[in-house]
Amino acid sequence: MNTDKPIYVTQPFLPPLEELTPYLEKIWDNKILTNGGPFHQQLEQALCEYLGVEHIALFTNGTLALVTALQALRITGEVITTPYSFVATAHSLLWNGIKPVFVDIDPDTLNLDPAKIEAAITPQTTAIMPVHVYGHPCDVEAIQKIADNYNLRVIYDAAHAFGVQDKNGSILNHGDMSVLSFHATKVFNTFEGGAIICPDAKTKQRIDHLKNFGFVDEVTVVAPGINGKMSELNAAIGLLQLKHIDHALARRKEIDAIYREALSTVKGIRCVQDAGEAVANYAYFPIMVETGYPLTRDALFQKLREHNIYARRYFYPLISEFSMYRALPSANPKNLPIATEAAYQVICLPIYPTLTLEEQQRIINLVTEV
Ligand code: T4K
Repeated sequence: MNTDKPIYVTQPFLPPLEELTPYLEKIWDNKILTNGGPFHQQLEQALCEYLGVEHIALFTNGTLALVTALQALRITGEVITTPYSFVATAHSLLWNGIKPVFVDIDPDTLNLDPAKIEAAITPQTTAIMPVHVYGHPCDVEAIQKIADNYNLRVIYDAAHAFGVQDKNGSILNHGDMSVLSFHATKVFNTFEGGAIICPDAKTKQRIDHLKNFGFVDEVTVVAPGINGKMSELNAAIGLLQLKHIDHALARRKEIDAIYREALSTVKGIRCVQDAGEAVANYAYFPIMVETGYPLTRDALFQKLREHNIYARRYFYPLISEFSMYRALPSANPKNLPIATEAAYQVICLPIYPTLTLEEQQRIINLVTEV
């Protein structure tokens, strides 16, 4: 039996416990636990400033934020999306009675390939839902051009893209809306949480109504809204995390650089491209196990497990392979050759701020010594 300490694909960053006490005392004092309390308001403000966005609406989790974003834009019919993501992306469409149409990905970025979008547009298409996979920016300009030509909405699943910027600033300012996840496994976490970023105050107001049962005031309900509100406890954790986020991102950057240096010369291992001119968040460290490497992807995955290293095969299986999507014509693997290949090659190696140099070396040795 291997007795090495387990290393998971990620570990949430948690500030010193005593730093949480003042926040708890405030909640206990004023007895506002949820429904848009003071910490909720403070966190919205602080995140707008930190991320460089105009309007943000906090949610209990990223999935409900995706579901609500589609509601807020009144999306119906068919939506073009990627099969290479976490299931929540496509599930948010099914929850709205929308038909997902899967389009293949770009082999370098692993994001939705804009060159393949037009062929999938039908008279029923109303929107595109791309994902900034691993926090790597989509080709937002090409996507917007298609959306403008065909009068489509764009909702970015930006669950991985906290803090990511392109040459124009926050990546979250593209499209009609962007959705973040603040789940425990994310770069910035509120235990569970999420948010919608939108461009104007009127849209934010509609989102705020939708996440609060549709209530406008005590006696007025304007829509069949959901309960998607973030609690004061989660918002307090977010405010506390924000104080440490720059340090956490800097540590991730160091770990990313060490992996790239150590693995760049390993035959058959390809590190997925780095941020280029973008400001990255180093949310994941995906490698592709290609022919030329002595082990298959699954054999390497298994070997790491035997040494108590719990890397993950994000995103295998493809969303399109799950039973509720398989029968869709666009889910046919022949329509998705790049995504299908990527799903069988990828392993995400552990990356998180408290991963030590020794632990990282253990992982690197296992990948390189074959
Ligand atoms: N869109 C995209 C593109 C997404 O990736 C996600 C979520 C969403 C939308 C939806 O957002 P949320 O509704 O979740 O806010 C995880 C997360 O549950 C999920 O949030 C995330 N994407 C997905 C990529 O990964 P699992 O099944 O891999 O999580 P789990 O529990 O196996 O955790 C992975 C590792 O993290 C564990 O081995 C140990 C560590 N861990 C995990 C938790 C929960 C901890 O150390 N502490 C923890 O509390 O799905």
